[in-house]
Formats: sequence, C-alpha cells, structure tokens
Amino acid sequence: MAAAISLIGVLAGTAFAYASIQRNDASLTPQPTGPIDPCGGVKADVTILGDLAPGPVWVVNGKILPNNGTVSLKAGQVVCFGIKAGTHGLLFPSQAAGQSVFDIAASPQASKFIANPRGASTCGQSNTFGTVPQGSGVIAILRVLDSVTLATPAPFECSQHCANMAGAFTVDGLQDKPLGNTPAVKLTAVLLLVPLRVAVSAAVWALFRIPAIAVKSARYSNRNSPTPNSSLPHTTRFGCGT
Ligand SMILES: [Cu+2]
Repeated sequence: MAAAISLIGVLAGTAFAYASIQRNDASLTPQPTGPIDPCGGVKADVTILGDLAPGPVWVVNGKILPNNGTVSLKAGQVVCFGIKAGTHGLLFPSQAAGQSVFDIAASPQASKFIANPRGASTCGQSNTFGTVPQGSGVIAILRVLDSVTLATPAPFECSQHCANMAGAFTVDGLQDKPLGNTPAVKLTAVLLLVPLRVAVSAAVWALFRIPAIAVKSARYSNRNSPTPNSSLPHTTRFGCGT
C-alpha cells in the first residue's frame, strides 16, 4: 500500500512538472503571429518578398533590392513572391512583358494575374498585368521560362507602390541541373564505352592470332619427328621434320 501511494505521488509530481510558468508581464512570452516567411515552405530558387523596412522594398533572397535594381535569374528557376510586411503585388508593364520571363499560365496563382489590377490606370499605366495588392502570404510562385531571350531587362513594379518599388529581371545561363540531366553524363557514358571497344577489338584480334600460335606450336612440337605431322593442314607440313 505504501508503495502504491508513493507511486501516485510520483505521478502527481510528474504532472505538475509540465505546468506552465505564470508570468505577470505578457510581453515576456510573445507568440509568433502569422507566417514569418510565406515562401518558407516553397522550394524556390529565388525568394522575393515585399517589405516596409526601411521603406517599401523588395527583398531578394534576404537582401534589399535598391529601387530600380536588377534581379538576375536563370532559366528554369522557381521564384516565390510573397509578403514580409505591408501590402504589395507584382506588376508588369504588359502581359507580354511578364510572359517574356515567367511561365505565368503554369503558376499555381495564375488566376491572380489580371489586366490592370488596380484599374485602367494602374500605377499610371494603361496596359499593366499583375496581381492585386495583398497584405500577407504568397503573391505567386513563378517559374522562369526554359528558353528566354531578353533584348533588355524585363521591368516590374509593386502594384501598390508602383515606381517606388521597381526593378528589372535579367535571365542569363541555365539553372544548375542534377548531373543526370547534363550532357556531361552522356559524355561520360561514351567514355565508358571506349575501354569496352578496346576489349572487343583485342578479343577479335586474338581470334586471328590464337590459331597462328597453335600452328606455330605444333610445328615446333614435331621438329624432331621423322615424319611430318599429318594432322596438320597441308600448308603447315612444309618445312617440318626434315
Ligand atoms: Cu509594394
């Protein structure tokens, strides 16, 4: 009985060990609110977040993009646009401009891209294409086209902050691919065939050489015989055993 009471006491004590510590000042226990990085769960090659520090800015892979700065992309890269703080949207001067860089139609957020998202004069332009400004979350996940030819960098803006939050995309080179998809592996496969071809050539060459060796050996084995080795082909009896 004493042991049972002791066990109950231990269990009761264990339960108390998980009780929360009471704090008088609520600021000592701040809780996270909302997604800290809306692109955190997206396996994007490039993350571009709208922020408000020090003012309305794009933050590219953690670095503030100076206004009218250039974002260097590579073909095939996945780019995640999202909200870090403030209200932002992605705006291209035209649908063609946006589609010259990204495969917008294949985006999970393709339906968010509309003509003139803030009216006929969005950001003072008449032919814009992009998303309505939003206050949180992912703006869009866009994939850079595989084959991109840009005569000049493709401009973009924030549909909320317009020219105060502008930039341009350049696309050069190809996104690094796994080795299995590169021509280098094919070259390696070709190189692997070379020793095999050498081996095959040696084997074929041996087929011609071995009978000759055998015949030569037979000739020497009958060197002291009084009669030629009749089992040998006629052409090999010549000169033997005399
Ligand atoms: Cu903005």
